[in-house]
Amino acid sequence: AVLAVAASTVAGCGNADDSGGSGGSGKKKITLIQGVANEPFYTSMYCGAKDEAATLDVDLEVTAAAKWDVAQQTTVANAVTAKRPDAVLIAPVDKEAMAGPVRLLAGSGSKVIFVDTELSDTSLGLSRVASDNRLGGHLGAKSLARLVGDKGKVLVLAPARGIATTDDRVAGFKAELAAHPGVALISEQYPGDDAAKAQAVVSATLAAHPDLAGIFAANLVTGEGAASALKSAGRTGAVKLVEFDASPAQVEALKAGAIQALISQEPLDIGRQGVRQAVNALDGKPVQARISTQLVEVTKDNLNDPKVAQYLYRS
Ligand code: T6T
Repeated sequence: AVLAVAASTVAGCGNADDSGGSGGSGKKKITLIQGVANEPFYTSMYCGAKDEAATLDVDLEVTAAAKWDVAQQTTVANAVTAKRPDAVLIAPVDKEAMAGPVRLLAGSGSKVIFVDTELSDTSLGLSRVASDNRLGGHLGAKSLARLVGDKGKVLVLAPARGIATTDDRVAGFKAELAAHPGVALISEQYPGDDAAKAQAVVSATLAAHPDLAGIFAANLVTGEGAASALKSAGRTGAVKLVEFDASPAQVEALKAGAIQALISQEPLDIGRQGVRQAVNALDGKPVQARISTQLVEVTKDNLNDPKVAQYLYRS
C-alpha cells in the first residue's frame, strides 16, 4: 500500500514506464522518489524529469509514499536501495530523519541528487536542485503585507518543522516582516501535510482572532485547508490568503477570488535539471552543487501573461 504510486502519480504526463521503465535496456537507470504521491508539484517535477530522461536516453522510474511521512518514505527509499539504480533523485520529507535511509542509498552506490527538499547533512547528495525557498518566503510576506495594507494580524501555516523547503519559507517570511512593523505574526502552525488538519487549525485561529487580516500557507496542501476554513467561516476575500505553489486547483481558486496570490515554483525545471545533474555525475562530468530554480508571484493580474504560464503546475 505504501508503494501506491507509479501510474496514478504520473497522470499529467503519461505512464511511468513510457521512458523505458524497468529492466534490460542497458540504459542508465534513474529513480525519482517524490515527497508524496499524487500531488501536482511532484507530478510536474516528474513530467520535467521524464522529458529530460527521454532527451538523454536514460531510464526513469518514479515512486513515492501515499502520505508525507518519514516511516513511509523510509520504506520506499529502502525498496529503491535494494534495486540499486545508477542514480536517485529524492525529495526527503524530513531534513534529519531521512539521513539514515539516504545514507544507505548512497552507500549502496547510487548517485544521490536532492530535488526540492534536502537534508541538513548536504554531503549525502551530489547536487541540490530547488527553488530559493527563503526568497519565496520573502515574496510571500511582501505579497501578504501589500494585500493587508501593511497592517494587521497574520498567521503562517506549514506542514511540519524539519522540512527543508517550508522551514526556509517560514524563515524568509518572518525575516521580511521585520520590514513591515504594522503586520503582526500572531501564530505559526504546523498541522502536518494534511488539508483537513490545516482547515481545523485555521478555523480555530479565526474563532480566536476574528480580526485576522491574512494567512501565508507555505505549501499547497496547507493552503487548501486554509481556503476551506475561510470559506466555511464566510471570510473568503476578507482575510487575505497567499499560498505557495500553483496547482490547477489553486489557479482556479485564484481566479475565483478564494486566494489572492500564489508564489509559484518551477517543478518541471527542477525535474529536468535533476536528471541532467544525475547524468553528469554518471558520465563523470562536473556536477553543480546547488541550482536555484525560478519563483514568481502569480495574481489575477498576471495569470494570463505567457511568461507566467510556464510556472503553472500539471496534475
Ligand atoms: O511546496 C511543494 C514542495 O516544494 C514542498 O517541499 C512540499 O510541498 C509541496 O510539494 C506542495 O504540496
